[in-house]
Amino acid sequence: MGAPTGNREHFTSLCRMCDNRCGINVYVENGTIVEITGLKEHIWNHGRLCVKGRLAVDMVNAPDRILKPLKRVGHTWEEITLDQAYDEIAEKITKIQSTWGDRAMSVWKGEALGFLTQENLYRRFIHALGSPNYFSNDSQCYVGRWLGYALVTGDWATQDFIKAKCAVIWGSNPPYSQPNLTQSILNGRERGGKLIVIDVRLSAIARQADEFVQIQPGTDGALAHGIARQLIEDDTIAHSFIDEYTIGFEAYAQYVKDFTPKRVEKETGVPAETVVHIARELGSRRPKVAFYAGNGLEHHENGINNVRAIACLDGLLGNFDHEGGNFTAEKPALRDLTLYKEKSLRHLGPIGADKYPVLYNFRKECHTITAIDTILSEKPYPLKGMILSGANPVLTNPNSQKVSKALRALELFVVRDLFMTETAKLADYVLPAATFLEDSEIHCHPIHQSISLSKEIVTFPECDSEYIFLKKLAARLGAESYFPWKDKDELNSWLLQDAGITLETLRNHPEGYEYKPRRYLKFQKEGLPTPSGKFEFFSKYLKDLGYLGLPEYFPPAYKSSPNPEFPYVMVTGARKVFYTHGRNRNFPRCRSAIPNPDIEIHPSDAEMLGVKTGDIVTVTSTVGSVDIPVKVVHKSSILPGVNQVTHGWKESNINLITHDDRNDPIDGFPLMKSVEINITPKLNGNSND
Ligand SMILES: Nc1nc2c(c(=O)[nH]1)N[C@H]1C(S)=C(S)[C@@H](COP(=O)(O)OP(=O)(O)OC[C@H]3O[C@@H](n4cnc5c(=O)[nH]c(N)nc54)[C@H](O)[C@@H]3O)O[C@H]1N2
Ligand SMILES: Nc1nc2c(c(=O)[nH]1)N[C@H]1C(S)=C(S)[C@@H](COP(=O)(O)OP(=O)(O)OC[C@H]3O[C@@H](n4cnc5c(=O)[nH]c(N)nc54)[C@H](O)[C@@H]3O)O[C@H]1N2
Ligand code: SF4
Ligand SMILES: [Mo]
Repeated sequence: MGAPTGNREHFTSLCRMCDNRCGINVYVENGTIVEITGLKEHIWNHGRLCVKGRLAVDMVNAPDRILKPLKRVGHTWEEITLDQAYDEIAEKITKIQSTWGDRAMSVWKGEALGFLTQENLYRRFIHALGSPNYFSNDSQCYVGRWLGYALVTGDWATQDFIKAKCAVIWGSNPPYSQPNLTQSILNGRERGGKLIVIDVRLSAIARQADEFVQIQPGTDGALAHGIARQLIEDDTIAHSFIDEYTIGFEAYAQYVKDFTPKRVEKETGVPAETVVHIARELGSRRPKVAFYAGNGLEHHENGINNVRAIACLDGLLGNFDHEGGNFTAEKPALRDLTLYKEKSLRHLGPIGADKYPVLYNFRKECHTITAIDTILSEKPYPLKGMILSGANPVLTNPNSQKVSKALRALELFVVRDLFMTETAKLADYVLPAATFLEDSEIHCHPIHQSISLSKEIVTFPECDSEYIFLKKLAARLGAESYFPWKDKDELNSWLLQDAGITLETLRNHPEGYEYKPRRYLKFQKEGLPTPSGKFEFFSKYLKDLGYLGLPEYFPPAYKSSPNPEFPYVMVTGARKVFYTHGRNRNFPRCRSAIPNPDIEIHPSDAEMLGVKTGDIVTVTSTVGSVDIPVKVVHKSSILPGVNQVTHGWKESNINLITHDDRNDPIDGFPLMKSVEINITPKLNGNSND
């Protein structure tokens, strides 16, 4: 901590460098944030602050931060006033909507804005303008896992790691992605719980595991079915739960019969005896088994069914909504900012809703990949304008070249960001955004069923918060009545009204305010929020839509129809400690720690290719090619033939070669893992090029 000075002010707030929203202390000197530390009393992080949290100081004070509205004029940028920017943008929106129809406008909310209020403000804004076209990063983040569970249980499962006798971390690496989740996993383990990690790579959490199961990419559904088969054979299943609270068990049990340990070994690379062993570990610890399904399970063509297969294990083990298992967190009674109840939007043809009805029906959200396609094809109708905030899809959506082409083709493209990103560079207007330290927002921590309030601690004159931006723009578009709250405090008070909580209460509870104590076994009285009211091993809803009712497993294409031209299989996106997607590369202390992108290669593949760490290789898929420096990893870190590349580097943008043309048919998530690639050496690392 820096030496205290006379004018050092202290505030408590929440970090939003990731969506975990840890409690923080913020110290300000002469109007500048100088230090952030973890808030000891906060229910979620208990004083811990991860390295990304510390980077918030670098972010808010960054010398390259955009602090003025910018307008594209030819090949350069002109600084303009906020009023001019908002006036011109409003004029262009009006023109687009009168020429092409209301639906021709859209919004795109990115990961940096998180969920709840900011997300719903964008939904409200675009719906107030009469367009159903709300897009977000959620069409390739978390919703695949959420849907995988929701199709079985009606909701996402939260983990009771502290009380679990066994934690299973499946396709996730919490030490890098969610440090506080790691803490509860490890605390549970200290109390005698077992830790099993199922991952393609020997990740940071895998290194701490009692059992590390190394699996071939995209084959997780086969492993889950193999475990299910063994549990049924051993009769270590929760009969009373299955009998009373589930549907489709017979058909499911019949289906998984074929997943013998030998077949699973062939399919997944996991030894047959490990399959049996893991099933027995789980069976003997049930129902106190907590599964966490991570982002590693998304971005495959069979992703949803793989997650459904894992979710089904909750039913077999009886750990669903059970102490020490996976429970459904209850939500706070916040008022709804969306307009779905007031305005019918489905008949307006939300882009992608026909192609991915499950995504739209459950999440009321259009798919970003269909946004890109629609801009370019004008089918089913022209999409001409977009306001994008807190996202950098040129680095984060698949097939980046196509993404750039589409965004460039828009008549109006407005980007709100802190920095001149690869996406902002394509905009007509770049508006300076307010960071979370300049905004006040209610955030929910479902795991503790508590809410907390973040605070506006500093301000920059032209960096409007998302709410004020949308309010000012709506006023210019005749939609001011939808944004009646004078400021964020008024808005936040309105949101809390039905919950019987005041802003004052939240201010007095920087540690988090528990809105409802946690309950287990809620389904016994209330049923489950599925169409049948039961735990669904079989989904009639999916079947009626033309999908498979059972979570059937299909091998990834690199296994079912290997292409000799693309002999390697690549997963992408494994998180790095300092970097969040495309963010933080401009902070010198991050750059000196992890200076460049790399492709992780097994030593035997490196030898065959004749490359060593630091050499440059060209990596090719059917979508395109990209040059990347090599990192030869330890032989136990990754399987031969498998590679990993983390996204978010403009220097080697891996999404130049990921697929927008191959998707999971249920949620449309793109193939960004299990990607078939070829690798060819390009440059020796000692070269000066
Ligand atoms: N190949 C591959 N691609 C992936 C993934 C993968 O695993 N593999 N993962 C995907 C996942 S899970 C996700 S969530 C997406 C994320 O992708 P995006 O939604 O594009 O998120 P970021 O890249 O983090 O971009 C956030 C932008 O918001 C800006 N920003 C930061 N704070 C604020 C703020 O307070 N206000 C505003 N307006 N802007 C701010 C940052 O400068 C940054 O440019 O990426 C996806 N892309
Ligand atoms: N530092 C940092 N933290 C972040 C983010 C960030 O960019 N940086 N992003 C945030 C966001 S938006 C998200 S969605 C979360 C994601 O957080 P997590 O869900 O924890 O995702 P990752 O950390 O990428 O870990 C995914 C793991 O899955 C493995 N994997 C890849 N393919 C497969 C597969 O087919 N099967 C199995 N079993 N494993 C596989 C990878 O090797 C990797 O170890 O992280 C959040 N936190
Ligand atoms: S985990 Fe780190 S980045 Fe995420 S909210 Fe907490 S301190 Fe911030
Ligand atoms: Mo994500």
